[in-house]
Parts: sequence; C-alpha cells; structure tokens
Amino acid sequence: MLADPIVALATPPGRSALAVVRVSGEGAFAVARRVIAGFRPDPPRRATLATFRAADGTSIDRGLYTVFPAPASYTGDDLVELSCHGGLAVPARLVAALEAAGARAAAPGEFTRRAVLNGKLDLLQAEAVGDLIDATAPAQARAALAQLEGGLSRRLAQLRSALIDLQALLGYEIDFPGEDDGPVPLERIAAETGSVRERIEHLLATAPAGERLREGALVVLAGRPNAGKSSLFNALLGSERALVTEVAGTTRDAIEAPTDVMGWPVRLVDTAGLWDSADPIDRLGVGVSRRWLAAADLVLLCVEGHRPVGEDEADVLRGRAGLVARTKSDLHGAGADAVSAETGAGLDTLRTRIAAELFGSRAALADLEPGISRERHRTALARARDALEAAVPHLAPGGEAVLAAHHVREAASALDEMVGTIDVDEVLGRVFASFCVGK
Ligand SMILES: Nc1nc2c(ncn2[C@@H]2O[C@H](COP(=O)(O)OP(=O)(O)O)[C@@H](O)[C@H]2O)c(=O)[nH]1
Ligand SMILES: [Mg+2]
Repeated sequence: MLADPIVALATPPGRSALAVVRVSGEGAFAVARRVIAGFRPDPPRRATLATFRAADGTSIDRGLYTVFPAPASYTGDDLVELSCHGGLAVPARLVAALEAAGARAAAPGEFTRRAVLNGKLDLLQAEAVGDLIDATAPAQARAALAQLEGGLSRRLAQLRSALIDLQALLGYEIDFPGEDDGPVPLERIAAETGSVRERIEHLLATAPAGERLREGALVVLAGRPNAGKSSLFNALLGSERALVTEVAGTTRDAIEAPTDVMGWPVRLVDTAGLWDSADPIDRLGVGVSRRWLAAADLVLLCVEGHRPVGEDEADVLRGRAGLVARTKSDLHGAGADAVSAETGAGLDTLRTRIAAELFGSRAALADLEPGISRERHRTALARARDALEAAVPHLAPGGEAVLAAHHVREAASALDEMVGTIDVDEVLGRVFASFCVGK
C-alpha cells in the first residue's frame, strides 16, 4: 500500500527529557486510538494530555499527542505526533505498542519521501531537510533552511517557466514555418535561449561555494616539522586533538576534525608536512600529506616567525588557494599574518582570512543567494545548459525549429528532474493558452 501507516522515533534514542514518536499514513488515527486512551482527532494541531497504553492494557507513559489530519501535515497524510518521556525504555515501548496496533516501522527518510510523493515538498526541499539536520555550522543551517523554504526551487521555477515560454514560441514557429513576419522573429527566440542559458550558467557558478558549504571546506595544514601545525590545529579547534611535542615528526597520520570558522563549516586537517626524511614511517606520513594537500580547498602553510618562505614551501601553494600563517608570534613578534597558538593572538584574524578565502563574496552570512549544493544539481543544470547550447545552431536563419524545440524540451526535463516534478501537460497548456495556435 502506498500510504500504509508507518511509525518511527523522531528524536535520537538515548537519555533525554522528551522523545517524539510519529505515526503517519492511512489509518494512522485508528492505530493511535488503540494506544492513546481517549484519543480524539479533534481539535487538530492542538496538544492533548493522555495516557499511552501497551497492547496488554498496561500503561506506558503519560504524554501529549497532536493530530495533523491530511493534507495539512508534514507527510500530507494523516499524522499523529506523540511526545513521551525520553530515555531508552519508554520510547521503545511506545513504538512497539504502535507497531502492535498496526503501524509498520518506517524506513529511513520515509516520512519525507511521502511528503515529496504527496507534493508537500519538492526534491530540493527534501534534500534541504537532510542538510538542515546534518548542519553543524550556522552558515550550513542557514543555506539549508533557505533551500527548504523554497529559495532554490523558486529560482528553478523561473528558469523552467522561461523554458516553457521558449517551447511555446518554438511551437508557433513549427506550426507556421517560414512566415517571415510571424509574431516572434527567430533571432528573438535565439536571443531568449541565450539569455536562459546564461542564467543557468550563473546558477551553475554557485556550485563550488554551495558544495563547499554543504560538505564543509577542506583546509589542510602544511609546513616544516615543528612549524607549529599541530599546535595551530588544536588552537583553531579549541581542543587538544593533535599531539604536540618539540620532537620533529611527531605527527605522522593526518587528523581530520570538523569545525566552524566564523560560522562557516570547515574540515580541518593536520598533517605530517612534506619534507625529506630518511625514516620510512616519516615518508609514509609525507605521502598521506600529499594526498590531503591534493584534495584541499585551502592550504594553510605554517611558517615559523620571520623565517623566509623556502622554495619547497612556496611550491606547496603554487596554483592553488593558500594562506601563510606566521606561527609562534609570542616568540617572534607580531605581523599581519602572525599567529600564536600559545596566546591565541592573531587567531581571529586568521579565521577571518580563511573564511574570506574559502567563501569569498559569500563571506557575508546575511546575503546567501539560493545556490546549488550538490553534484546532482550540478549535473542536471549542466545537462540543461548543454541542451540549450545545442539548440542555438537550429535557431539561425533557415534552421530547424523542430530540432531546437527538442533540445529545449530536454533542458526543461533536466530541470524537472532536478526539482522532482515532471508535467508535460503544463507545457501543452501554456502553448495553447498563450498563442491560440488552433485559431
Ligand atoms: N611559544 C610557542 N611555541 C609554540 C607555538 N606553537 C607551537 N609551539 C611549539 O613548537 C613545537 C612544535 O609544535 P607542533 O605544533 O608540534 O609543530 P608541528 O610539528 O608543525 O606540528 C612544540 O614544542 C610547541 O610547543 C606557539 O604559538 N608559541
Ligand atoms: Mg605536528
């Protein structure tokens, strides 16, 4: 059955004051009635105090339940939310009782999946629900919330609408070929196609920052042994994750830790560094460092004090995003790039530089424009752009409007796939409504 009642604990298992259990689907109220003493579906969206009972009639807990009748619920189906005491025993008994009463244990993401199937959320918004839950830095949460609220969906809807207009114009051209003074000259259709293509390109350009924002930017520390990498790593994290000693070569494996730099998500990696050593274990460490450096979004090169940057060190930064941090400023004195893991001086300046380097103009948390945030979006948009590019030659004088229309349709279907809506009738409706082709 498409909407059989499903049940799941909506909060993490473990010790907590409260836990929330959700039941959704056709028959959710009947299931709830078997467990909640005196259950009533009215009034909706109002918390009611009741006793929750197991199948054998023993009481499980006293808690609140809230009823969300379809379609005004998260899933779009009938839904009941029960909040009980937290911990391991009570929520587990409550879920078991609801299963005994006829609900099936939900699969991961099944509530959101139903919300998509019922048209409550599009695919982009469903992805944003996951991103919002997974967000660790404020900027991530903000971007996810904007996407959940439909920011990206609206941008795509505008693009899609422009493509449908194009299809309508082309439809006219196909039905009345060769009419030189038709209502829309071919050049205008070509120009319009180019402008939509440009807008898609503009959205595509948000991919690096968007993906970086969703996944966390990879910042890798590099530098000579004893440059102070591990100390800086710990200072930026605010915890002693990496071992620090005066013995060169203490760090051998790379250590990765997620952190938040001025509100932006960063995965900080401490490495052994890149320098020659006879010791085979050191050499392994250097190999690991190289792989991390190759993947880095930003390399943070640690150079002690005023020592000149060596040729080998400069090489590490060549052709890639990088910053130099002058370490141990408490010993060597201050400068613009100076930082001390010991005293914390210069750390905030360094954080600001890292954030600006990684997120650039998006460094202002307030004006995040809705952008794309995953490979799935990028490939769909690239497909749409390529399809429009392929349409252009057919829009030159003497071109085949039918072929152009084919490519424009393909571009629209790439966007549909991205949002998760496919509706051919809409295109047809638009063509006939705005052009009265059948006159
Ligand atoms: N005074 C001072 N000493 C530091 C600072 N940062 C690191 N050190 C010392 O420099 C040595 C090497 O530090 P470490 O972080 O292990 O360097 P790594 O080999 O680059 O990881 C250790 O003895 C640290 O205590 C700093 O900011 N101030
Ligand atoms: Mg180290």
